[in-house]
Amino acid sequence: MVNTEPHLCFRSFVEALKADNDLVEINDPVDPNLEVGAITRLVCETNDKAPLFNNVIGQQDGLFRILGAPASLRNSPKSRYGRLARHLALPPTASMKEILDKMLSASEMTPITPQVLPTGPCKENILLEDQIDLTKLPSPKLHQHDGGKYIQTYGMHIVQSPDGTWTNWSIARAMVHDDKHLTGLVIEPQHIWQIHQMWKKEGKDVPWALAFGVPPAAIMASSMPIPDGVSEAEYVGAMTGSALELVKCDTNNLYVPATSEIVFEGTLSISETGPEGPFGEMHGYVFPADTHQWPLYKVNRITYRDNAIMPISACGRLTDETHTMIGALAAAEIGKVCKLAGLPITDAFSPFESQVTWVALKVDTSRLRELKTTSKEFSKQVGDVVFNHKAGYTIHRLILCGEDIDVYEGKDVMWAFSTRCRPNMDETFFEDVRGFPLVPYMSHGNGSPIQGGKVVSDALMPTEYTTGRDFVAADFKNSYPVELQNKVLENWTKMGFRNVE
Ligand code: 4VP
Repeated sequence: MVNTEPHLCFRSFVEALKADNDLVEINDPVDPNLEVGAITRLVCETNDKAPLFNNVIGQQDGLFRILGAPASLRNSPKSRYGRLARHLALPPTASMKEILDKMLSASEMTPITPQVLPTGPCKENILLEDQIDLTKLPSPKLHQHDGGKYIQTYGMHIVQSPDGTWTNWSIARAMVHDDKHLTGLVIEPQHIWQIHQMWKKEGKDVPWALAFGVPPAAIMASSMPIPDGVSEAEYVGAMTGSALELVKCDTNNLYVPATSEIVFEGTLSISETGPEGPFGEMHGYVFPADTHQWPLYKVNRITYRDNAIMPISACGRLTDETHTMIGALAAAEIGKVCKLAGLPITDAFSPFESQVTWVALKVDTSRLRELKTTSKEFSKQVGDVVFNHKAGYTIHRLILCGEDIDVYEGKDVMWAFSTRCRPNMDETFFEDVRGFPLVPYMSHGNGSPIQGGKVVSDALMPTEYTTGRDFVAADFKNSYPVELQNKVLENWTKMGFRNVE
């Protein structure tokens, strides 16, 4: 008997969304060529319910239905992060802080080794090598300028270091190359790149599996830049308090979650490449001429559940999984790295309004004052820590904020940045650090696509370094006595105003 709690079993997760009234089941035929993408994209841009495409044109022998927007936002402010919360067995009203604290909790726990089962639902159906034709699957073309059918946007790559001590689970995009191959980004400094390098040194292709529709808690960890050498399976075990249930691949010695919807088994080549891209990406752009060579993945076997569901992310402009997961989880890890370096940082979040290129850091200014430091010195120290760490790879601006700023609220961060950080004087630039080439101003702007272009913007006021805050916000919460605020709130709807959510 496998564990079927929603955070540990994708099929139950879909049922949980349905029970939450957060699912639209579409039973009419929908074309994987752009139509699935168009519907999912509009869902993301309007925070609508997750679409479950039960009747994908071209589906055959149970391959496959599609779930879009698996970790995008809900419309109601109270349960905005409900879909993410359901990935982690948290109540749907969980705050972003609660979600990120849950994701970080495992970093201080003893890892829990997965449990190997003899078999599981992912083995219900099988395609042998000569039965596999990836070009015949109803893989979605997600944006009209994409260079291929991006079958892999929300699946979990599984690779292991040659010595077997580190099994890495991660998400990295991949498209169909031909009947037996995918091609996709294997980009420095990501862990899949690091392990690819290790196998290259050995002169052997990388044994590989790609599992789609994995336990939601596992896909969250796969999106988080946890430390080098830490196996996500054990991290997720610790986080959820239970050993993850895995089954062995048929054709190699890797293990996949027993309840996975679909599993590809094969190898990641150390020598063969194929043209990959362009792809409508997380920053909200596609550059139609952007095709590059990336390694080929060879698929030797496919196993899958009955009536399998393929999850997809139709990423682009706000708000989708590349923001709620890549941005938010990098911020959480950056916050942890700052704390471990002894910096007085209490919270970290990547404002969606920055298209997740910024991270706002909340500074404990009492501790800051004890340090008797200066803006320049502190900014340099924070930038050195974050921008020289893998967790800071995707982030190009850090904004230092005081305690009055809720870093999980983009509006607050924008207010602090716009009014407290004087351009140039309060900014410290970093050119000698790794840059994130996916940001349009990096790969398609001026300067090196892979180095520099980073800044610490200090939105702390000078008094926050010395005597403490000498200003008060001119807003409802801070400009009126509490008794008056309560009186106004009590009479609010009676006076004829709308409910304040
Ligand atoms: C977090 C890195 C990252 C790399 C490639 C990509 O397509 C999205 C994110």
